[in-house]
Amino acid sequence: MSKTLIKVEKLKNYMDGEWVDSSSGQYASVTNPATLESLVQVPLSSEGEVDQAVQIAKRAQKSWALVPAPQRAEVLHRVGLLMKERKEDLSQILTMENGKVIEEARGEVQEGIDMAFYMAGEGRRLFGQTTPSELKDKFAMSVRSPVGVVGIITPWNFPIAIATWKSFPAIVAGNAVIWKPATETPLMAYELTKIFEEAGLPKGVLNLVFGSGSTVGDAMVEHDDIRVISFTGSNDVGRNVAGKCGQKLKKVSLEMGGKNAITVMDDADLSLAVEGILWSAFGTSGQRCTACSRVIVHEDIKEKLEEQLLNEMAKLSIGNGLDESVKVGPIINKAGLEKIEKYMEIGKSEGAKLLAGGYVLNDDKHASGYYFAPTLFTDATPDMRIAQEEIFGPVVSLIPVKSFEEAIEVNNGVEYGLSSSIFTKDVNKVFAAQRDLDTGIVYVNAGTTGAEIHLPFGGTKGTGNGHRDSGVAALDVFTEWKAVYVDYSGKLQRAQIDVE
Ligand code: UN1
Repeated sequence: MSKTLIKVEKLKNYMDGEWVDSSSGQYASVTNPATLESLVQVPLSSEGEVDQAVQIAKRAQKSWALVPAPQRAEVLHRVGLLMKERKEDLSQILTMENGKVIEEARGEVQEGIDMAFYMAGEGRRLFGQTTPSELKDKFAMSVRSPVGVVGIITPWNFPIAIATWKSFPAIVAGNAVIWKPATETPLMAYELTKIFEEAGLPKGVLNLVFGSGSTVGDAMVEHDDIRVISFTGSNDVGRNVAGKCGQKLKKVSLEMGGKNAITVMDDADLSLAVEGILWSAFGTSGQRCTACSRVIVHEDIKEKLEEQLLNEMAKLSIGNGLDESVKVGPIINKAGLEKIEKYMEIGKSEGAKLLAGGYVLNDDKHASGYYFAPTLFTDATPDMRIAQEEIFGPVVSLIPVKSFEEAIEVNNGVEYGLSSSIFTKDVNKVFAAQRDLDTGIVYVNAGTTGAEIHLPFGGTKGTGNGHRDSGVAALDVFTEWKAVYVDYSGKLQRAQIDVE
């Protein structure tokens, strides 16, 4: 279809404003999960290339930090304009490399555009604080200063949005960036870097190093001159990254899994809840950290909800996301597909009832891609593995409960804490829920997905380590607070002593 949009055969790294072949000479093939056709070759760079990028970034960062923040912001503004101009092409390329349906791809690119204009605005704020000093004729303030060279490691499931959540605040705050994108989705990294180049980002401020997590990612985490790592990805890798950064006293921001639930109370607008479940559970085939994978339902409406869900699920068309009528795209790769399949056996053996789906699609229309049928389990109990572990596929488990209090307890009874949602018309439950749902993001009468970029994104417990992506909170990851005292008394004044 739009294969002509991809103008390169072999990708190159981007260092010091130049596109350079990786010195490793090793490549991996990137395939479209909807068709299995090969799209491009991505270099698997070596550790030495990370060090090379860091040396470049260190030099570039010194002058970039001296550019006034409103001017740094102008680059982001131009990035936003270029992304807007190319939104449709970017969305199609995104659908080809990641598989998500085109409507979702457009939404993701739009997130990046919104982030560009939002962070461009932050360049005119980057607010600090003034604070009264304890002493006379002394001025005290806290200012944000850049950290230096920062490393960002981004996932395949939101290859452009998450890259903007991390790189834009880092750049506007005056840092230089080393970026390792996921090898499954390097084209978004290539396109965004080209846009930065065209927007006039000075050489060396952004350096792109393609490669594996175990080589490039590890070298970034281990490098003493990368002072911050911002990582989104799997739980296992994240914990490993956290451990290594901890040893090095390196700031690390982690955003990992979710086991997000939608609670449907007995007074909910059922059609609305069904729409919310479908969009959040199947919109990206469940391959997002905020995907809904549990539905906690009041027992009085359980059967009605099941019936409506099954009716609507039967209408979902599954296929190549470039086709506008398709609502559920493929799974990213074979390993992803096999992991989902494994959970089917687990769910059944645990005693959950399979109401729909549960299998890999192998018919003529789907045999040439990685497709899994949207799946609904019911009568799951909170402790089952299908109700506890992140499956990262189009699989939802219904858990019946007797009360609002029980719903909250079940929602919170998992290791993760990213997003949650409740459908109810009772205003008292709305306010109690926003207080009691133990997740970083709470929705009322909406699905668990669709976070807006000017609010903090991240979660509690096993989802992360307390930092937030996007929103103004992202600046806390990429800046150091510096306390500045200006004494204009002309005397050596000492704090913390009694002053007459
Ligand atoms: C993710 O899955 O890591 O709120 C990102 C959402 C999107 C971003 C998800 N705006 O679902």
